[in-house]
Amino acid sequence: MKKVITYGTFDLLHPGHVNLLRRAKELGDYLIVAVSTDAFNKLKHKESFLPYDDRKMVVEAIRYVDEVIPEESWDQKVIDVEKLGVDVFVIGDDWAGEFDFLKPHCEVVYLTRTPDISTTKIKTGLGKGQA
Ligand code: C2G
Repeated sequence: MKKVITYGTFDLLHPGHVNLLRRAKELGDYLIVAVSTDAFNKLKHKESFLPYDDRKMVVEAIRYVDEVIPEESWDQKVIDVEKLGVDVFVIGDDWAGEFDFLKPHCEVVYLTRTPDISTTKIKTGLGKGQA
């Protein structure tokens, strides 16, 4: 069984997230998603609208996702890959190169980001009363 892992906040789930998760699953048979905890979001200088438990529940409901674990630190990726027997690490290419240190442990794939959609854009649009 080919195991794939990806990491992210996944706040206010949108097509960019789903496109990433669909393509991640296409790279293997089992997809693990490490969802950033609220505490880790602070380390990423990110404030999510939804708390971790809600973001976890939403990601778990996606047909492409087989398992959700918490992302609590920048240092857990190598441990996760080894402990969980992961074959492929995948993430959007806004992170291109950032996780090449994982290459001795697993395949590293950067997928193109979906253009013109982001949680920030959604929040801003809602703020302006856009539909
Ligand atoms: N994404 C995408 N297209 C978008 C928006 C997001 O492909 N329009 C991808 C990102 O590249 C990432 C995933 O969806 O692979 C989750 O995005 P975020 O929730 O913004 O995650 P991020 O804050 O980038 O966290 O340790 C890694 C970090 O936790 C990644």
